[in-house]
Amino acid sequence: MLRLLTAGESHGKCLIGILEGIVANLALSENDINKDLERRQGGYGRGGRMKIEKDTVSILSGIRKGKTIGSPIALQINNKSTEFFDKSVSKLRPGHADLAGALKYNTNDIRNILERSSARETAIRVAIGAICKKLLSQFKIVISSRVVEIGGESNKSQFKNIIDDAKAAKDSLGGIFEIKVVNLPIGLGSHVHYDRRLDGKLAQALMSIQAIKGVDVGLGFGCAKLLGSQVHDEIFYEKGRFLHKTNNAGGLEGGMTNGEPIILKAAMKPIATLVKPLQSVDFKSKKAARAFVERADTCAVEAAAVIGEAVVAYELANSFLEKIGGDSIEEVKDHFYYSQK
Ligand code: EPS
Repeated sequence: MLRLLTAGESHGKCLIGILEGIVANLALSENDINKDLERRQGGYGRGGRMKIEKDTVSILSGIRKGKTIGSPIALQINNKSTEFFDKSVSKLRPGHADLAGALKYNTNDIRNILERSSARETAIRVAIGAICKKLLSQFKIVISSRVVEIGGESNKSQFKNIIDDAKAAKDSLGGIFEIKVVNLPIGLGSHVHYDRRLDGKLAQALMSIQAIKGVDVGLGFGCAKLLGSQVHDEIFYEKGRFLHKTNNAGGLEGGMTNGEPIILKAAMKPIATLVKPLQSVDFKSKKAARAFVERADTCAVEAAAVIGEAVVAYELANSFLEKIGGDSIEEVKDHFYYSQK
C-alpha cells in the first residue's frame, strides 16, 4: 500500500513530496521524473511563470545505486519565483480558494491561502506519479492522455486560435482531457465496500486537481441519455479469455477493472485568475474592488492532462500493489505472473 504526503507553497522555497510503500529494486532516476515535469510545464496558453521555472527533481532518499531500497522516497522541486512570498494580498479572487480559505484559516492575508491552493503543487504530484508510472510500466501498464476540448471547441487545429483570442481579451479558458490506461489486470479495486471502489478513487484523484469540476468514466454522463441495451458492453469468450468488444464502461464495472482500457475524462474550468479582473471585495476593508492579479495562465488544459496521468498512476499503483503484493519488484513480478496464469 502506498502513502503520499506533499508540502510546499507556490512562491515558497520548494515543493516536497514523500512517497512511502514503493517496492525495493525498482530502477529509478531523476530523469525518469524530469521528463514528465517538462511535459507538465508545456502546452499552449501558459503564462509568464512557466518561462521562469524549469522544474527538475532532486531525489533526497529512498534510492541507492539507481534503485529503490523500499524506504520512503523524498522528492524536492525548487521554486525560482519566490519574489512575491512576503507580499500581502487582500482583494479576493472569484473562483479561487481565497474567500472560504481566509475565513476558515482566520487570516486577513489572502496570500496565506493562495500560496498553497495554487496549482503549482501539482508539480510534485507529477513527480510522484512518474515513479508510479515506472512501477506500472514493469507490467506493461501504460497511461496516456489527450486534450479533447478547449473552450467547447473540439477541433484541435482551432485550439491555438481560441487561446490567442481569449488571451487578447484578457480572459481565460478551460476544457476537457482524457486519460487512457491499457494492459491492466482484471480485478483492481473491489465491489465489496464503498471505499474500495476504484472508479470512486480515480474520480476523487482527478477531482483533487485544482480547477477540475467534473469527471466522466467511460460514456459517463452520456449513459444517462441511452437505453441499457445501448450502454452495457456485451461479454465474449474467445481464445481462452473473457473480453468485451465495446468499452462504454471505461474499463470499470462494479468498482473493479474489467480488463478493458480505463477511459476517464475530466472537465477543467477556465483559469480563475483573470488579467481583466472580475468584480470582488477587499477582504480587509469590505469595500468593492477588482480581484487581485499578479500573473496568470490563459489555458492550462494540456498541463492538467499530464497531472491527470500522474494522479491516476498513483491510484493504480496503489491498487496494483494491494492486489498483487510484494516488497521487492522481483517478488511483485513473481506474484503477478502467477496471478495471470
Ligand atoms: C497559479 C498561478 C500561476 C501559475 C501557477 C498556478 O503562478 P504565478 O502566480 O506564479 O504566475 O503559473 O502554476 C504554476 C506555478 C505551475 O507550476 O503550474 C495559481 O494561482 O493556481
